[in-house]
Amino acid sequence: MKNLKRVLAMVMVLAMSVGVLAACGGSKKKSNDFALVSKSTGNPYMEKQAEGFEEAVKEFGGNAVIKYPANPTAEDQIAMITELVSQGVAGIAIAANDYDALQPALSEAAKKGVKIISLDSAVNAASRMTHVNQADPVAIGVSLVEAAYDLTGGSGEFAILSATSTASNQNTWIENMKKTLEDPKYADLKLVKVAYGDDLRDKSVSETEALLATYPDLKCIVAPTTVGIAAAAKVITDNDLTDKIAITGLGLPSEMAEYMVEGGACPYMFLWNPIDVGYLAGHTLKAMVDEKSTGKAGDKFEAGRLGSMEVVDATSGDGGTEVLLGEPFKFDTANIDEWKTVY
Ligand code: RAM
Repeated sequence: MKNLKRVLAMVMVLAMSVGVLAACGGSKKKSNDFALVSKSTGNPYMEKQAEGFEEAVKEFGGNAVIKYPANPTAEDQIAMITELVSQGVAGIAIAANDYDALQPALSEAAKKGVKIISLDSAVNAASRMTHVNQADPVAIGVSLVEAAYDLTGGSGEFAILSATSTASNQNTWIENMKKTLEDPKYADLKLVKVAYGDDLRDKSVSETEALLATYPDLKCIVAPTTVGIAAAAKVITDNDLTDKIAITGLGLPSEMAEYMVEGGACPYMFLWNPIDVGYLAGHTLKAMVDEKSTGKAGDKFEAGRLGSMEVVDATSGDGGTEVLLGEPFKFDTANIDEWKTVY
């Protein structure tokens, strides 16, 4: 009995000293929260990306915190970053609504020890450790111009229906499209307008309607956004214009399958696997939090089912680094049925 009391007393002393140590910060518990900030709510692409992120975080035993801003704006994302920092998350992966505007909030977060990466839509090099890039932006630009060339028969008017005017991913792709258009091969192909549907369904519909009203000779709309392409295809289909105007761009097979049929609005389009983009971001953020990488070119880390990944200089040439997932993949009437249930 006496011995038991003595043991209990020792256990209590030990527990108290651990408590004191913890209170002094000597063994401050490291956060296991991994946050993903999407561009906005109501975008199925962003939901698929979050699905992959959650899968990765679950795999390594972390806690995924998924955030969807109400509006696709920098302001909404800044509010979320501030909130996540005060919650003490270990890291934040963000699909940016603006390349530069998030810098003060993200730098502040980094100063407090929160690891920051971007995915899908990059923040500037000074605001991120690295960027998870879905596909080579040059390949995307070339594929989209080549598609417009093919679908217009090599000449005539086409328009771009983008997401927000500040989205760095769409802006990089559009820049690469414009560079590709400088090739004399495309001399008869005329880009008449870049419209912005802000990744909102209704705005994308009204912007498509405005394009039809303003450019009666329009032969093709290229939408490098999953929300935009689905909205444009719906307008063209509802107005019986499928034999006059072709829709192409970057689309989710699950949303586009109904338009990718014989005589449909969208003969073919491109994308990558958004689940894999989120999954890779989860593992990349973990590598930063565990200090297996500082985000410099040449660093290598394990990314679960994707195997070993390497940090490289960003293909956008913005002076930062990235982890590149792959090439854009072409979906057409022959393979769309295989993919429409996947994402
Ligand atoms: C939309 C978003 C996203 C982009 C895809 C292709 O869902 O704008 O950022 O990567 O389209």
